[in-house]
Amino acid sequence: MRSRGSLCCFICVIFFFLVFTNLQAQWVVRTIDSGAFVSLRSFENSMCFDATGKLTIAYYYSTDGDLKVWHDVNDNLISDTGELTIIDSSGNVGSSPSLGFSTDGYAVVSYYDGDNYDLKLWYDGNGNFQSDPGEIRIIDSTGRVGRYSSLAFDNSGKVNVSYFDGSNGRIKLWHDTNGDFDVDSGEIRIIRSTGLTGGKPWSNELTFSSVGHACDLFFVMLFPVELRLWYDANGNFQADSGEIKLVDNCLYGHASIGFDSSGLATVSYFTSEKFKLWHDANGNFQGETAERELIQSSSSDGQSSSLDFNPIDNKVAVAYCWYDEPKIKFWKDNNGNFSYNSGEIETVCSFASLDSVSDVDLKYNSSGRPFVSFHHKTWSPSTSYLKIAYNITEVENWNIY
Ligand SMILES: [Ca+2]
Ligand SMILES: [Ca+2]
Ligand SMILES: [Ca+2]
Ligand SMILES: [Ca+2]
Repeated sequence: MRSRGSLCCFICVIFFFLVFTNLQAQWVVRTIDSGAFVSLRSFENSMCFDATGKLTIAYYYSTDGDLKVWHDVNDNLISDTGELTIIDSSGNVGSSPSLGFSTDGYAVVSYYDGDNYDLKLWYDGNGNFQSDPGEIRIIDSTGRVGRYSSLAFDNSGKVNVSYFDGSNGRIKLWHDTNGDFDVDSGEIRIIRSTGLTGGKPWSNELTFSSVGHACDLFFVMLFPVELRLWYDANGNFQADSGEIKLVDNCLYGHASIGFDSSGLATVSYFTSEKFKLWHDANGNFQGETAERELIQSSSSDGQSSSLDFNPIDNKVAVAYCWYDEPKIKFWKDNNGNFSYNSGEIETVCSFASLDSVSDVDLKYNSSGRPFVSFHHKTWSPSTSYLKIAYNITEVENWNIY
């Protein structure tokens, strides 16, 4: 009897521990790197999991003007000695980074060369997460090109990068047709050639639909600003007549796109009404009034957002900056209706009132745990931090880190 009582007591303790940890302090925040603050466009970052599920972040180390990579070699979600690597330090390089992994598991990063105004690419051809001779290529150097780069792999494993052409106010696409991770004649296409002017906070995100067609979400700088979507309906990697459609009018900040389990486009963005979501319910890639939902209407909610789908329950989630406090917040559409319901938004972390947060990236790992990377700037001392936050409870089982 006594041992059964002890067992019951033990089970109760475990039960209350699990309930308690589920209700309290769900997000763990860690500093990955830090350096003297340079500008608000600091520590722009792009996060991915490598082929073995290890967290990897490419980021603009603005303090020294370098492209750096953190690869969590020992998979402990802590930035350890030897895990931070400078990839490119040739002048002021590394802003607008976008990271992906090739089908053979090697890191590939597109980024901007701010001294020469070029689009560059690092392809880690020997898979050692170090920059070796011949691994860095200039992809486009025609005028001022390469800002706001976004990298994605198509169904055949070829790398694609969309980016801004500041000299001509255009969106361009590099499609690596022959798969050599270098630019060849005819591989660069113009996606949108009119109506764009530079100099404002920009947004550009490239992804592929569930049937493998390119999809690029970008701003057109008119009044009001247009959030537009190029969907390559015929799959030829060219922008043909009728393939670019309007999602909604919007304000500045980062908009983000993903596809639900039925293959329907879903976009988070910021407007004069604040944080909105578009879910393309009829699948025509055109924004319609009934498809747009206001998620939050308070203050600066949603101005810089990143969207992803939980691979376990297929529900959409958005991480975003809340500038006024400042905070990182997280909305998870728990009931799957693509609109906001009470209790669906939580605070990931909050900071001192004079600090700022920016450049949020959200990614779920394969077991349904959300990770967020972001830039945190402290006022005194004036320091930039690359940080991650991850939810220690939101998984389908109770494997607590
Ligand atoms: Ca580590
Ligand atoms: Ca290498
Ligand atoms: Ca090529
Ligand atoms: Ca096309």
